[in-house]
Amino acid sequence: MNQEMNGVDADQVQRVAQEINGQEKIDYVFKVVVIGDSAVGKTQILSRFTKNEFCFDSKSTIGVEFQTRTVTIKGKLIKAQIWDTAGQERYRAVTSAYYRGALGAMLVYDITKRQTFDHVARWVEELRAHADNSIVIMLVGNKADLGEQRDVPTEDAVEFAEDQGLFFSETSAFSGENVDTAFFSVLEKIYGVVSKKALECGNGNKSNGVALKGAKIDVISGSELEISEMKKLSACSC
Ligand SMILES: Nc1nc2c(ncn2[C@@H]2O[C@H](COP(=O)(O)OP(=O)(O)OP(=O)(O)O)[C@@H](O)[C@H]2O)c(=O)[nH]1
Ligand SMILES: [Mg+2]
Repeated sequence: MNQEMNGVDADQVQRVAQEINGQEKIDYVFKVVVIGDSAVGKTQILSRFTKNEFCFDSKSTIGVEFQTRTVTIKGKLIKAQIWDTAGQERYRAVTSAYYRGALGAMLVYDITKRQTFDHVARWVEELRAHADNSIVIMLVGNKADLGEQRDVPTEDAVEFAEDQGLFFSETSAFSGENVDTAFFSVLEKIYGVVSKKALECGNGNKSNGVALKGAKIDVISGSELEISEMKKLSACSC
């Protein structure tokens, strides 16, 4: 059959058929970690992005867990595999092990708690020590809906982000403000990095932990096995 069928690309037809059969033809899997102090809203930001849900009574995360959302970026089907880590100090050694292979990081602080912003530099150091140096980092000031209790001026965060070469966004997991935009922005930037690496490699194999097009996408099942031993769900009682 011709490559073109009534103006429709054969690849597109195959993708539609796979979608009808409930199979997604994923082009890339991008691992993103969400880090930052306890209670800044990491779990709720993730929950807003992957399920459009928010819970006021969210329990502190124990260990690490992940959720996924599949999105289309520049015509590519991308599965974002987003790892939610525990912010509590006692889990630090466990969570930093999960930075490996991460292409992006959302570094979250609470705009109403100065201390959580003061700790951001430490989190950046941790990332630089444990993650790939091409990792895309987005500094996220969460709880923007609580503007009247603001303890971190936006300018302070912008200055820090510029200084450290980070992207920056203020979000509210509660209202949903900017949550999608922040994640999409990170995923688009990762796509830029991955496309560049793919061009440099000149083929579709895995390189430096980056899941390039054509690479076997076994990240999800492998990680699920691994995480099932580790994860204790921070169940929401809503
Ligand atoms: N008003 C408001 N509250 C929020 C927002 N995001 C999270 N919260 C609340 O902040 C508290 C902590 O949220 P979590 O998402 O559990 O915090 P976390 O960063 O995952 O904390 P750890 O799992 O301990 O690291 C919960 O009571 C949430 O309902 C937000 O955008 N606005
Ligand atoms: Mg949490």
